[in-house]
Amino acid sequence: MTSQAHDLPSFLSLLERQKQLKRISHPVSAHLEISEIADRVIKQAGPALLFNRVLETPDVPVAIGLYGSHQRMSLALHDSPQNIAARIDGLIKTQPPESWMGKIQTGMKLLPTVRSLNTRSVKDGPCKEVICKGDDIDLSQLPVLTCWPQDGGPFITLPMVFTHNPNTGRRNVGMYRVQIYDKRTTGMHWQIHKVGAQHSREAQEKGQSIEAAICLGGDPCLPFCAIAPLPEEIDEMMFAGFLRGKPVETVKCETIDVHVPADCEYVIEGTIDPNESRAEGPFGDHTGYYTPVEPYPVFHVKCITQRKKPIYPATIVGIPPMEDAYLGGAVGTIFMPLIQTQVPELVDMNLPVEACFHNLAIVSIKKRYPNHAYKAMHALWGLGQLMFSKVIIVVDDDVDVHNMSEVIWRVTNNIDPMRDVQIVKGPVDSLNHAAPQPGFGSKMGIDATRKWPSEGHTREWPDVVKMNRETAQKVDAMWSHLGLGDLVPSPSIDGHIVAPQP
Ligand SMILES: Cc1cc2nc3c(=O)[nH]c(=O)nc-3n(C[C@H](O)[C@H](O)[C@H](O)COP(=O)(O)O)c2cc1C
Ligand SMILES: [Mn+2]
Repeated sequence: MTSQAHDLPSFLSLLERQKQLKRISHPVSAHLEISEIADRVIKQAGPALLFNRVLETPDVPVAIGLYGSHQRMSLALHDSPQNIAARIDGLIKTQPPESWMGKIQTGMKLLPTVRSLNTRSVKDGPCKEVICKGDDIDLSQLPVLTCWPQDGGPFITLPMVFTHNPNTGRRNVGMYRVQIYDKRTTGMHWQIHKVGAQHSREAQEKGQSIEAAICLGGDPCLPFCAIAPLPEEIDEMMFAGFLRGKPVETVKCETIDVHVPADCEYVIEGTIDPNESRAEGPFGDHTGYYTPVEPYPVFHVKCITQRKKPIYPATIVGIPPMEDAYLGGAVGTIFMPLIQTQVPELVDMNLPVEACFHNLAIVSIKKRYPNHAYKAMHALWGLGQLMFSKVIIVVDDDVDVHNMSEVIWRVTNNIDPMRDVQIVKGPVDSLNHAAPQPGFGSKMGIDATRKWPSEGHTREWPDVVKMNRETAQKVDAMWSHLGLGDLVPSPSIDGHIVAPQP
């Protein structure tokens, strides 16, 4: 289902054809008003919005909510997250072929994928239609949103920040919010655990400043790649090539040695001195709370390149569910096969939106040995950004982790809190305001699996109350004679819970 939308204007046209976009020509302000409208629309699972008459910047429309439904997510990624996960799973599980015929077939199958992974360097691109340097640089020309009343200023909320590791040259792209300080100065909110911050630390050790490009727009799959918790060694643009099925075309920046996607709407080039910091925030964050003012690096703009008629893409975060719930959901689905290579016992995982990705992970495992749940939770705490999981609940594989009624039923019945809860210390999400100090605190693991005698639980573990298949089938056959209306499926045949009706 490859969508043909490979830049923001064509993605908006695609959304419009799919009735997933609403154009708004009533004048609105980028100061709080767009945020308030977008919040109401996303909470009703409404369309993406294109504001054509932004009071502060009459020439630049604002696009928001681009990823705010499962359908839009799939259009942006050029395929459904489930299909992408299956493709990744297929690649991981490709067996080395033995016969020469098998080798050729496997080679033919993999070749298009391998080709799409490279980036392709081009001389020029739409992102260079207008070039502003020196005194022309003026970030107030962009309709950067002020999202919430107590925000420290306007923030770029869908930025892709391109940097290179000063030692290896390896590229990284991360989404780190950008607070506007003045015409040519911004914040750079890369949290200490993120790869951009690591690049900056390595530059600091070498006594260097670091170059960065902040990109907006481009192929709609690019922002997803910037959010994706890829291992440090994997280039986000390579992953984008995999999603697009063709290489990302890049152009060299004007004033820094960074290559950026050629069809972006805007590219903001600049440098960061790792020794300089400035108060960043507050910002109404995706936890639904304001993040406090903290010192973060300062980005000095050297050049802005853009399209002649740019569109400014944005999102807002706040009390969930917001647009990032769909982005996070896609991350969970797409990365499952990769997580399973590290934690093979993992069957399924649910990161409920209300828990803002990091506060709660409910995982089911196929238990292979006594106390396996502890191995699983520690493996997840050791795996990339899953280290931020404040609470991990482990259940057996017969539990549907996406059915919260079932999770509450099983977990509360199955645990003995003194025995089954483990509290550990470690790095936590920078946005965790309850941690006693920023970025460091405790995490809780709950083993809600059925307890085995070999785990010291010598009492008998009871069976779940289920109807037998024979009786259920008999009742199916007699149902129409009972005068009870349509056939109702047997609620307790497979041990899953049916959520209580209001
Ligand atoms: C809308 C949105 C805004 C985000 N803002 C930030 C941010 O300001 N700082 C940050 O460190 N991570 C932020 N993130 C999360 C990172 O983009 C994410 O952790 C990503 O994997 C980091 O990439 P990296 O591993 O290459 O550093 C944001 C995510 C989303 C969806
Ligand atoms: Mn990365």
